[in-house]
Amino acid sequence: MELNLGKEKLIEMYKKMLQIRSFEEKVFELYAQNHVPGTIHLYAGQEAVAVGICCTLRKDDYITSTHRGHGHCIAKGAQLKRIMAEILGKKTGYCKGKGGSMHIADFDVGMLGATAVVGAGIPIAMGAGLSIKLKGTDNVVACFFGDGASNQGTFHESINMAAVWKLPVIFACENNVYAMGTRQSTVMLVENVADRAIAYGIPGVTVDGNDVLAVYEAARKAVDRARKGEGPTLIECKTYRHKGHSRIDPAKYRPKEEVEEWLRKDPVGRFRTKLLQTKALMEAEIQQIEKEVLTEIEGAVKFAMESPSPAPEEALEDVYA
Ligand SMILES: Cc1ncc(C[n+]2csc(CCOP(=O)(O)OP(=O)(O)O)c2C)c(N)n1
Ligand SMILES: [Mg+2]
Repeated sequence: MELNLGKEKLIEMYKKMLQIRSFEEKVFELYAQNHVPGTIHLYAGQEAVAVGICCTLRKDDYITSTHRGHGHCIAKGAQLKRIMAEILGKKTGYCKGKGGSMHIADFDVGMLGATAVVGAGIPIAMGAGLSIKLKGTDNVVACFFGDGASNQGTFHESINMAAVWKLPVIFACENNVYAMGTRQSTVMLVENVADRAIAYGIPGVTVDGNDVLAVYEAARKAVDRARKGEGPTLIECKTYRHKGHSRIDPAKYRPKEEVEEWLRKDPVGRFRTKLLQTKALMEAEIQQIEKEVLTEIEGAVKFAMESPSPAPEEALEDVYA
C-alpha cells in the first residue's frame, strides 16, 4: 500500500475506520445490555472496504448498502448520533426509530439506504446510475453487497444493464468468505467474484479488502472511469467479519486458525502500523484522533439513550399504503 495521498486524507481515513470500529463495539455492548430492540449485523473487520471506497466519493455521489450497513453510513458521512438513535429505536433516529439497524438512509449525504433483502441494493444502485446518466451530471454511485448477494439474480441483471448502458456504478463486493454459515467456495465454482465481470464485458479487480489504501486505489480508478462515462467496474474486496453473521451467531462453523489469521490482518491495526512506520502520522497525532473518536461515540450513545421512543400512535405515520 502506498501513502502518497496527503495527510488530511490519511487522517480522514483513519478516523472513519476507527469511528466504525468503536461504533460497532459500542453497539455490541448495548445489545448485550438489552438496549437494542431489533437485530444487528456488525461491520467490524470490514472497515477498509467502506472507507476505501467512500473516501474516493464526493458528498453528492451516492451509495447503496446491505443488512450490514452501519459502516457504509458512517463512511459516507451520516451522523453517528442519528444512526445510534435508530438502532436503539429512538424518535431521533433516521427512521424515527421505526426502522432499526437495517433501514438507515440519509439522502443529504447520498446514502440511499440499507436493506434487509440480500441483493436488493444492487438494482437500486443501477437505477441511481441510470438517473445520473439521464440527468447528465458527473455523479457516481457505489454499490456495496456481499459474496452471497453475488449469487442473486439481481446482481447479474443489474450489472449487465449497467454495463450495456455504461452507467456510472462501482460494484463493490465485500467478500467476507461466508454468507451466514455458508462458505463462499461451496456455492461458487469461480474463485473470485471479480472473475464474473468478464461475462458482462466490464473490468473486474480483486483487492486485499483489509488494506484501505489498496481499496482506495482500486476505487479511484473505477470512479474516474465512471465519471468519464466509461461505465461500471466490479471491485471485489477480500475481507472478513470479526463477529458472527448476526448478534445470535457464535460462528462455530469458522475454523479457529482461519479466524486468528484474519484477526492478524485486522484493517484498523494494519493501517495504524503503516501510518506510524512511514511517519505519515506521529503516535501523539494518532492518539489524539482516537481520543476524539471515543468522545464522539460517547456523545452519540448519550444522545440516543436520552432520546424518546416513538409514541404508539405514530406507528402508522410515514407508511406508504
Ligand atoms: C433475499 C434474501 N434471502 C435470504 C436472506 C437471509 N439472509 C440474510 S443475510 C444472508 C447472507 C448474506 O451474505 P452476504 O451477501 O455474503 O453478506 P454478509 O452477511 O456476508 O455481509 C442471508 C442469506 C435475506 N435476508 N434476503
Ligand atoms: Mg458474505
